[in-house]
Amino acid sequence: MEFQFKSAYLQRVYDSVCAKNANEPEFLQAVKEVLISLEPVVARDPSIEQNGIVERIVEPERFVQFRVSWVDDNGKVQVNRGYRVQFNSAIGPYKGGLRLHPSVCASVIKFLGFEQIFKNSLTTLPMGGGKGGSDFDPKGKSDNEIMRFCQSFMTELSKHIGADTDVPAGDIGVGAREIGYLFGQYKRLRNEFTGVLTGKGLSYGGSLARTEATGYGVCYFTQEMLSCMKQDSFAGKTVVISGSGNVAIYATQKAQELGAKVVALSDSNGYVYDPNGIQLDVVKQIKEVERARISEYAKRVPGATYTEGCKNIWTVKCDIALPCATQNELDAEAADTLIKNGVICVSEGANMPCTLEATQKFLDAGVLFGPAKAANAGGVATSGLEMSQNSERLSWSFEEVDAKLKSIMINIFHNAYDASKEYGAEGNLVVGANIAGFLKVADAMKWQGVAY
Ligand code: NDP
Ligand code: 2IT
Repeated sequence: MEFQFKSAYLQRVYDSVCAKNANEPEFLQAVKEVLISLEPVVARDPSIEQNGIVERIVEPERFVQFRVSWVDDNGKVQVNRGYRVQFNSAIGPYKGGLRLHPSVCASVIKFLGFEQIFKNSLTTLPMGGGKGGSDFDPKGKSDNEIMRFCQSFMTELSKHIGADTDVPAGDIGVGAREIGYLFGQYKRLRNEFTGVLTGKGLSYGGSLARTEATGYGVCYFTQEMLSCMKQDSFAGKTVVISGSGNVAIYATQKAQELGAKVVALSDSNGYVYDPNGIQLDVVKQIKEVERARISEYAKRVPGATYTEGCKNIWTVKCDIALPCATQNELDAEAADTLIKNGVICVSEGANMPCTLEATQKFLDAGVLFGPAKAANAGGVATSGLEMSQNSERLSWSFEEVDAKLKSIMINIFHNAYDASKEYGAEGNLVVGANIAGFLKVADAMKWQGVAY
């Protein structure tokens, strides 16, 4: 409410969102960023206000919250809270991941679902915006506990989703193992083998390159941004990547393939620094096979060190920073440190990892900035390609999917860049991505009318 918009219309909508969602700081943060970007759009096109597009787009079409009860290995009943937000279906069935993390709450699910609307639009594929998850903590749980939780979660979720209605996928805490259990339960309940989830295993309808897609996509996007805006590339650069999950691992792999040296990775406990360049096979063994902590890396690789506390990863000097862990992990202080240390480019692999203040500092300092909605859209884009393959009951080769992913990421960069130029903020890809994503959804909403 403290923020002053130029447009009275945007001010009204923002004030109302603040009043209605006062206890949801992440959601308000995501809305504020998009609405600021829309100033030149509403100034140019009165039909946005006439059709009530902005007040509609900030309100989820549907929000489901449910009880998930399951029995742990000691026979004790446990209860968690499940969510699915079906935010916007103007351009396609709801699409977006499921997050399992103790920090999951309505605010987190709504910020992610809201961002997903614009991200999915940027992919150019027909997908609306959705998100879901639970405050269930997968850490320390046995495979059987994970399975029972996923089955109970799907027992309720199955009532709300479908291949042409809403197609969930993975996010933090949800990978191939969880998607398998979720898919198995959906099929059991509905007696249907459909593409109702993406990120599936390759033996039952998954797409090649979906596992790699988000991390690879971040690097394809960043490479194009470096090339077009700075005549530069990953080659020879020092890179710091936060997180050590799905996105971080495959961003590391592609950055290394493109000639960069990745020197640090983290998890929620701390970070490892390896001046010789991260050995990814060791990380994969620790994270994908053993599901252990990143501190293990320093015990196994000579010359590597471990530092407690994940935020300090941004004190490691680098040319390129790729935050790939979680929201608000990179604040103004971290941005100041990165800028002081000479960072030239920041791309968001995670969703909303930079605070609004940190983002503004990068933009003001002339650091190339790839916003999440654009930079990490490769995961959901490849989910869209998985849906296409499921619909035609065919599967494409790794090379074919990867080539499509690459061309989608390059196209997203250019669409965001062109929109930033057309709307008077050349090179500001936050503004460009928000506008480019918004325009398609707004147009679809206008044509589909409002029910009286
Ligand atoms: P994973 O669960 O595979 O990995 C998450 C990583 O982030 C882990 O290293 C985890 O550490 C760390 N992390 C999670 N929560 C926190 C926290 N509160 N503080 C510090 N570190 C944390 O998830 P993904 O790699 O799939 O997702 C990472 C980010 O990328 C998320 O923001 C997600 O929304 C986004 N994203 C993911 C996509 C995908 O296809 N998977 C697509 C687009 C975006 P620890 O093990 O200690 O919890
Ligand atoms: O944030 C994201 O875009 C994802 N977690 C991927 C969603 C998807 O449907 O593949």
